[in-house]
Amino acid sequence: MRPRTNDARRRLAALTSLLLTLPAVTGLGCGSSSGPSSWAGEGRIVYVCCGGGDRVTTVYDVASDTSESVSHGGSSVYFPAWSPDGERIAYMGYEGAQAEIWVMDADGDNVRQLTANLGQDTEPAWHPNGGRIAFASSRDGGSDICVMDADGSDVVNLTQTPWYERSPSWSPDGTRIAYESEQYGSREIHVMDADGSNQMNLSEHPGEDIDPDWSPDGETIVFASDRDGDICTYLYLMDADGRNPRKLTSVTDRSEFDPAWSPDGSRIAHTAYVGIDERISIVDRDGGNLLMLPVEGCTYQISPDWGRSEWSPDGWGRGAAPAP
Ligand SMILES: [Ca+2]
Ligand SMILES: [Ca+2]
Ligand SMILES: [Ca+2]
Repeated sequence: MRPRTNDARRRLAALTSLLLTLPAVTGLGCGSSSGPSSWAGEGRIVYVCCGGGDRVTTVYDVASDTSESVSHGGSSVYFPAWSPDGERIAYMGYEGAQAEIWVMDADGDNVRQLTANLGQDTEPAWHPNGGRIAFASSRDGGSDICVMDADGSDVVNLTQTPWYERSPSWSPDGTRIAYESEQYGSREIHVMDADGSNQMNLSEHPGEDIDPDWSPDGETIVFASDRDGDICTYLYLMDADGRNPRKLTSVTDRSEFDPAWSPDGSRIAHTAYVGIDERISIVDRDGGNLLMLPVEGCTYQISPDWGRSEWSPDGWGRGAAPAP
């Protein structure tokens, strides 16, 4: 039996949106937008491509407009996340019925299992220095935010609470973690210090606020919310202290989840529920230039994470340098 992952939740939410949309005139519900399939840009977007019953980790190089499948074997890849140096990808995969955190090289080789326990371990997020990985885990009951060394050792539960916490995202200086919490009923974007102290509710809204991602300059957090009150979920920005929440896009015919900043902070990749399936989409941080990735044979595409291009002796090809 599968855990109640964000992925499952999103697909359920998306399906609910679709069912609610069906009686509507085409184009009025969640899902009819489209856009150009290529553009100039920076870095690499890793996402899960689902097709033919398999889930395959796919890396899309933005500048060259080319994609490559990197998973070896297995059909249970969820939540891929770039290491800060772009050399590895952490992800959630199944070991029997148990969700575990795994890591592989960026080309799909050298697969290693980092967690092994009866709890569901999911949603890995690398510390900016690459030495630690935060993740959501049910190993102590419920769902908490844990951190471990990048080799799977030294696991610490930061939020051993009776309510759910999920979706960790590090601040770019590595001192804090934004995450999703159900402490106050509706889901909220919370933040805490890296040792679990000073937990604070940033979003404070009766709507469902989910999927935080911290901007590379540390000043802004993007998240998804249904606070508009219609049937769709949209992306919002807020200052890193929770002030000044504002809707990112003005599009009204799609649901948006899973935001991930580009390395230079200029754009945001996300999963968009359009038509009858999810597609990876990109939007400028001011809400402009909404685009979609090529379909690449995927029945649906989910869980984008945007990393830098490959390192060379001349330095990083595109995007910012890794955090110290
Ligand atoms: Ca586990
Ligand atoms: Ca908890
Ligand atoms: Ca809320």
